[in-house]
Amino acid sequence: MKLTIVEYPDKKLREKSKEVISFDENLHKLLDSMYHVMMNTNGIGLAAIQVAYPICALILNIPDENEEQPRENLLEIINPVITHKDGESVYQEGCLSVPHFYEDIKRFETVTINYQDRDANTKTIEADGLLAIAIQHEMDHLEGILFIDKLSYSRRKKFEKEYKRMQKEKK
Ligand code: Y12
Ligand code: CO
Repeated sequence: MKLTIVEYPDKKLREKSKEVISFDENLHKLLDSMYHVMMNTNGIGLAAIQVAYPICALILNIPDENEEQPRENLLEIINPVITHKDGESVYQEGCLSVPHFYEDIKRFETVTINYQDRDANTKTIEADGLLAIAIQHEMDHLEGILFIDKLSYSRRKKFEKEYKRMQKEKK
């Protein structure tokens, strides 16, 4: 399955993702292909909508203490729901759909989610640190929200100017 990453300002990224109903081979193939795209682009998180599939599925592979991302640490998160959130933390985020841009974003410090795995088993994660931040970032994608939407008015204007300039240079 050949996937390409959808980049801002593509309107596709604004679509709301739909609940996953079929936990079948198609879903498994998509998750496997998403994993390869994410690892090939040095990502730690990827939502299905970022590869043009508007379904509530995301993957995360948070680097371990040796900065490695073994496949056994991969989390496949389907139909997540936040059941608890607390505290506040600020972290410099980046997004594969908004290349070359990193910005401090305020999020909840800890979150608890209920979700399903690729075989529809129900699971819970109590997350803090980078995992909690990445979960919130990726869950925003399911709602069509990007981390740049959380910037102040002036910072967003600056971003738009810089991003447009970078896109022109790429052509
Ligand atoms: C904290 C940090 C990140 C998240 C969400 C997940 N974001 C990512 O995985 C971003 C990855 C990323 C990788 C890049 O490297 C390549 O594309 C090779 C990258 O580089 C460029 O922009 C050129 C940018 C972002 C949540 C919380
Ligand atoms: Co992102």
